[in-house]
Amino acid sequence: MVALAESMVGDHPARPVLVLSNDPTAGGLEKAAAMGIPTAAIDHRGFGKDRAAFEAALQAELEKARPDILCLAGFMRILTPEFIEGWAGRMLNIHPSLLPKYRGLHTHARALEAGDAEHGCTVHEVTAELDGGPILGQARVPVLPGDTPESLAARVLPMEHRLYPAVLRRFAAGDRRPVFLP
Ligand code: NHR
Repeated sequence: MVALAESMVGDHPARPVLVLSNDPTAGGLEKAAAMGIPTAAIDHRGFGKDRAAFEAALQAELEKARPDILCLAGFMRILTPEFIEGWAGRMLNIHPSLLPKYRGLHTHARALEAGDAEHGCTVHEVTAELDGGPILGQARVPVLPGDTPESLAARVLPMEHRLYPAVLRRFAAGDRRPVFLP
């Protein structure tokens, strides 16, 4: 999130209008506020199993801020097709695997268990199909002998910080061709 916010300066076609979290204690909220970006938090735990009510509260914040593009970054609540429909073609996510490999959770451990020689991250359009939307960019890293899920995650993270801003810049300019790094 910070990498995206820091990238949106100068000739960048977008500016950050809201940082919205489902966790009121998320460290990113303070970081965004320090950068002068409006923030809001909707705690999903207050809504129990009622995803529609949680999403209605998210939607209310989004309608106030009127973003053109939504970027999920570490957002860990599955969104319903009804919510996604209203933002179709305008919502991105970064996922820590080389999609279509390893949709869902625990991606670094799964890449290690499979004995993969390379791993990485993918920016994709968010559709109702979990981690299944069109690929907008990918960055690869090697898997090294002795890697743990933690060491592998630490190698992928700096690539996430490079890839997501590169994809957003292109996407915000209306170009949906995928970006491949390195
Ligand atoms: N929603 C839809 N409909 N489609 C996608 O592609 C989505 C999405 C919501 C989030 C991010 C994704 C990731 O990058 C994302 C993509 C959370 C879960 C999950 O299982 C799965 C994938 C992603 C994010 N969430 C559990 C839930 O019940 C909670 C898990 C937890 O809190 O640890 O929502 O990885």
